This record gives sequence, structure tokens and C-alpha cells, in this order.
Amino acid sequence: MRVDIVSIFPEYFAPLDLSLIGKARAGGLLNLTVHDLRTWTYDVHRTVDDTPYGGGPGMVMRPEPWGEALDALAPPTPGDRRPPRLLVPTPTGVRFSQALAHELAAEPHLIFACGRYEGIDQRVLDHAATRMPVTEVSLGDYVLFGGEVAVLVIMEAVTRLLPGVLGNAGSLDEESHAHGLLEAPVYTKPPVWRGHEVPAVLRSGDHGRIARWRRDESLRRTAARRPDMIAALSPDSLDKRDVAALGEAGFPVPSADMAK
Ligand code: JD2
Repeated sequence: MRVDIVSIFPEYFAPLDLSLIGKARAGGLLNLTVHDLRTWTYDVHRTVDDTPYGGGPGMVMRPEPWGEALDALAPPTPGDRRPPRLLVPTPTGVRFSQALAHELAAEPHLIFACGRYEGIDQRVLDHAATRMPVTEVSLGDYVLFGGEVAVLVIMEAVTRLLPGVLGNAGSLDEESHAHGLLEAPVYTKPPVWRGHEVPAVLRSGDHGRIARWRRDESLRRTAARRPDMIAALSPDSLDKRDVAALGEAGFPVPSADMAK
């Protein structure tokens, strides 16, 4: 997969040299380049911002450097070749999710445009959309200073889905959001640490009881922390023990009598 990131703070992306992302890059699975937006400025001050039309606080990123950057990174696509997909982090975007990470991991070429200030002149995105798919994306309902951290998050989620990045050990089914429930807690040695014991069931060797315990913990956790995820469960994914576990977690299951 090819990835281009455009930002006025290219140094922000130093973490992408490390750990498994760095290894994916070194191994040729991920061809990632970070670009300084100011490469495409020509005034003596290398200006990237200007005052907003209509007034209001702050500054807006001017369109010209972005237009040139996108011309350089996404030249007119010859014939039937797929154009790159442009991702623009913004607090007004669609929510980033594991499902979107899977979509992005299947793309041959991603371009990330990192805004700062009050964001990028909307015409940049409108014009880009005449040439390539554009997705405005948000990490969540809080306000950051710019898009750089969002790109780090998205690249971490996407890279671990690329074929060959994870060994067989950490395969796809492991994802906390794949089953529609949060994962159960995890433990390692020693069996007692500062007076806290590893749950006996996990040391019992009884794989049936272990699976049921993990399922109960998943349900308990999800009910306590993510009631929205419980509400989204299809009733026929719950058996009678699931309904009992949810009941104990103080979560009345609608149509519990439907449970298998
Ligand atoms: C960004 C800003 C608009 C006020 C570029 C914020 C984001 N989940 C998220 N929260 N905030 C962002 C984000 C992303 C890009 C930019 N700002 C600051 N923009 C109004 C402040 C500028 C994501 N993804």
C-alpha cells in the first residue's frame, strides 16, 4: 500500500518509523511518505493560512498550496487505473471505525491531508472530489488542534490489517470490536501479584469453562461501559446464559424470551 501524508508539521510523524509500522515500511508492505505542505508555497513567508470569509475567529488554510500538493501526489489517473483515496481528518467528518479501517486497508493508495487552524478551505475538498474519492473523517467528539494525531491513529489501525504485518499469532478475529462485544480482561504470570490473583478458571485448563467465563466478562464489561453496543446486538446472537449474564450486570435484555 502507498500512503502520502501532507502536513505543516512533518516531524509529527516520527512515530511512524517505530515498532510494527516501521517494520512494515522497512519490509516493503507499506510505502509511506510524509510531505511538508510548505513545499508548495512560493511567497517569502511560505504562507499557508488566511483570514476566514464571513469573519469569525482564527485562520483558514488557503487553497493554493493544497491544490498543488494534490496535483503532485494524485496526477490525472491514466485510463482505468484507480485514483488514490483522499482522507481529511476534521471534527465534522464521519466517525472513524474498525469497519472504515478495513476499507482503507484494501486501498492501493491513500493520501492524508492534515489541516490546522480552523481547517482547510472547503473548495480544496470539493475540487479533489471531482478527481478522486474524498472522505472527511473524525476520531470522535472532542476537538484537537489539527489532523496529525488522527492520521497516526488511522495509520496504526490500518497497518495492522495489512497482509503480512501481524503474524498468525494475532490474527483478525482478535479485534475487540469484531464480535460486537468488548474483550474479556487478560492476565499473565505470576499467578498472585501484590495480593491480586489471576481468576482460577483461567488456570484450570478447562477450555469450555474458560470460554464461558470470557463470554460472561465480555458481556459484563460491555454492559457497564458500552450500553450502545449491547443495544446493537442482535437478540439471536445471545443464548440463555448470555441473557443471564446481562441480567446480573443490571441490563434487562429486550425480548429476552427470544434467546436460544
Ligand atoms: C482540526 C479545529 C475545526 C475547530 C484541523 C481538528 C478531529 N476528532 C477530531 N477532533 N478534532 C479533529 C481535528 C482534525 C483536523 C483539524 N482542527 C482544529 N477545526 C474547528 C478546531 C484543524 C479529527 N479527525
